[in-house]
Amino acid sequence: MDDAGRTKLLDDLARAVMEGLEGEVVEGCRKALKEGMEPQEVLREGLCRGMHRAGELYEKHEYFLPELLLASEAMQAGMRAVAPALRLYGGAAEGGPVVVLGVVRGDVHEIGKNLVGVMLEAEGFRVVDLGIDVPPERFIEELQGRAARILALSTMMTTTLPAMRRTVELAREVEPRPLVVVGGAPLTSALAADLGADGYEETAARAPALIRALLSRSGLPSQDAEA
Ligand code: B12
Repeated sequence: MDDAGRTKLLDDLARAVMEGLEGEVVEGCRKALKEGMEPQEVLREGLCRGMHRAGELYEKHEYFLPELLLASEAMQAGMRAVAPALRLYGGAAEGGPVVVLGVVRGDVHEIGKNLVGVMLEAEGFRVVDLGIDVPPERFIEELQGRAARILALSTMMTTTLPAMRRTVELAREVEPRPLVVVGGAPLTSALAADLGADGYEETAARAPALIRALLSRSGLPSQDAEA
């Protein structure tokens, strides 16, 4: 397929996400992968671009919650179609560091968190996904139960930043202290530092490199013993 064909495929994919056409999205993802396109590119230039446009329309009051929900469901169906191809890049995750991941209490926005999970698994991390609206104590329970060394928190709302702060505070009391990384639209690196987190990145794609850098700086091994 030539460049024009690839661009059209990605444009169609973005439009199908924006319009919430789940079947078309899944079909488009399969086609793009079959044509040899990289899964990261399909995610970034197809799915994320479409979701981003849906978000813009919502903010301009041209879309309302039902349209947004349809777009996000189409986006997530696309992510499920692309995820196996991404995992092939990462290889087997046995022995990879365990990351406890979730969206903080009060927040149900799961797309960014799911993308972080997909990217981490693609890079050989073992992800324990606690889902959305997760109370601080639940994160701590899971960190201790699994002796996990990394906690990754997501939120897309400003109103849930206090819940993120509380979760980070509790995590800092766990022994041995886990590394805490945070992300999501309302955050900046300054705010993340103020919350007490060890690291912040703007995009899910950068989460694996961020965690690897923190692990090597902390002197912890980049592989866990079999959990
Ligand atoms: C889709 C969406 C929804 C969907 C969510 C569907 C789902 N299953 O997740 C639905 C329709 C359910 C929804 C509901 C609501 N929403 Co909403 N929603 C959005 C929207 C349009 C997009 C968010 C999204 O998922 N984007 C896609 C992701 C992939 O994009 P991204 O931001 O680039 O994500 C990257 C980073 O954030 C990063 N990242 C994320 N987490 C992490 C973690 C780590 C560790 C790292 C490293 C990186 C990282 O990686 C991602 C990928 O690169 C945003 C507006 C916007 N433009 O952002 C509003 C928005 C977040 N929602 C908003 C609101 C207010 C609500 C509601 C309260 C609306 C209502 N009146 O009921 C409810 C929330 C209920 C609740 N308690 O949570 C506000 C939040 C305002 C605020 N400042 O707090 C926003 C900003 C819209 C607005 N401007 O008003 N919403």
